[in-house]
Amino acid sequence: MGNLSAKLQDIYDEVLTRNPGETEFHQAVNEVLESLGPVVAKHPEYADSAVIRRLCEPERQIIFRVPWVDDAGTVQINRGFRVEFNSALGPYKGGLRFHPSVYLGIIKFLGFEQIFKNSLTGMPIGGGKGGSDFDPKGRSDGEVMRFCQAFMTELYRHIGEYTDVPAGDIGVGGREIGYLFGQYKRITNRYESGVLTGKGLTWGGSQVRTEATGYGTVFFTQEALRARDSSFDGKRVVVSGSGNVATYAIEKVHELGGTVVACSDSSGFVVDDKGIDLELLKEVKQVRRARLADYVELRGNGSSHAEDGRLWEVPCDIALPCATQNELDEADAHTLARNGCVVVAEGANMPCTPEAARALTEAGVIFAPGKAANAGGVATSALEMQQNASRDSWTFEHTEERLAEIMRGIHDRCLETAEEYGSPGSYVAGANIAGFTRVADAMLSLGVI
Ligand code: NDP
Ligand code: 2IT
Repeated sequence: MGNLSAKLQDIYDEVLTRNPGETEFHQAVNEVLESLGPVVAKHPEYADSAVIRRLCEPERQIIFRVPWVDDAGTVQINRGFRVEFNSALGPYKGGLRFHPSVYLGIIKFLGFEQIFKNSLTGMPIGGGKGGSDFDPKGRSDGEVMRFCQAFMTELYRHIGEYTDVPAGDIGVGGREIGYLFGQYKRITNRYESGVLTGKGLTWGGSQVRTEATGYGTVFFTQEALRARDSSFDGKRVVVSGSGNVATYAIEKVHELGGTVVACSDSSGFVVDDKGIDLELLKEVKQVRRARLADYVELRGNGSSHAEDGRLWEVPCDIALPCATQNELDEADAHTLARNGCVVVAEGANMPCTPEAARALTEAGVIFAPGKAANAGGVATSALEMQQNASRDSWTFEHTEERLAEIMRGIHDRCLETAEEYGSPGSYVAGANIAGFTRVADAMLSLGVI
């Protein structure tokens, strides 16, 4: 971990002591604190009212039992979480993750990141995150439905359009949001559209929300390239993952003239020099819910699948990690730089280790952190809330233009803030500081609560 001033080091030490074993949460806090030195030097009022220490302590943490019955009639027990981290700017907002690796430390890292990301969008949303250690892999549709119903049977009492508004994340997409919304509606007897985002288009969802995170990451990258008189045209791109974020990142890269030559899932990666066939990828991953290896079998054009080895060794101009945390390490960063990669933009949350982020920056690779580059998903969720509140629904074109405008705004705010605080060109400093100051100023206004 990098150097912190004495004051910030004390705060970090307190976080370590109060949250033992939560390594991803420690990492996320450290990454923000590393940027705040110049901010506390310029604004003693933040230290005086303990804004940073308050930010590191969630407002509320809910942990609950989720009992459900599988297809064989066996009772299964999972653990559910919702961490309501900060509501200074609006209702808690952030996704739900269903993955066997989920524990409190993962949900807290994601909730903490979400505070600054949401603040950076400029929209009225606080930060929160939730999920479960439930593993949807290999589960039938009926099992997923019963799990979602059991999960919402506890969660419903904690959420609401003015309180806390969950959405999707890893393992939670349109199908799961449907089952969750159905159970919320049944229990409360209210058609409260604004309680969840990522809904289907016929029952309160927004155009572009499905595509928004991947599209937004590519829009952000396009701005970074444009600022350097470059574009996606003719570029080789590697995208990790093949889920929601990865799929629509690939779609937008292709629309902008780049070629995505590789993508991955948790059991390996595919290299396809002619460009990933997106319709086939959607058929394999979204329709069949199958493994990526099937893509190669069905494609039959000389593409290949590897179970071992590193995706980041596939030479590229642009890398978009869109799978999960800490999936790109220092050695990968050196490989990318050596192979001539010019931009790494995080579609996932915290996919680059701190050592990787540092190595990329030192090698002169443009590095866009997730808080900025993947904020298009939650920003479009806020647009969904806006449409629900006004009982309106916008066209695809209008919503996509709003998303593009929001991503341009985030990009420019990062650069202006980085310049103002003495780190010109650093998207990391810009995103952390701009995200922090907006939420910190709101907290000062609201008093010690
Ligand atoms: P999905 O569940 O749709 O897809 C996740 C993809 O990543 C899958 O291809 C999955 O492989 C792979 N993956 C997940 N966990 C691991 C792991 N431990 N090791 C290797 N591969 C893994 O999730 P999303 O696309 O929604 O989310 C991807 C990332 O983007 C996450 O970091 C999420 O927090 C972040 N994000 C998501 C947003 C959204 O709107 N959905 C918004 C902003 C950020 P497999 O298919 O084998 O499981
Ligand atoms: O990490 C994220 O920003 C998300 N999973 C989306 C959150 C949301 O509320 O849309």
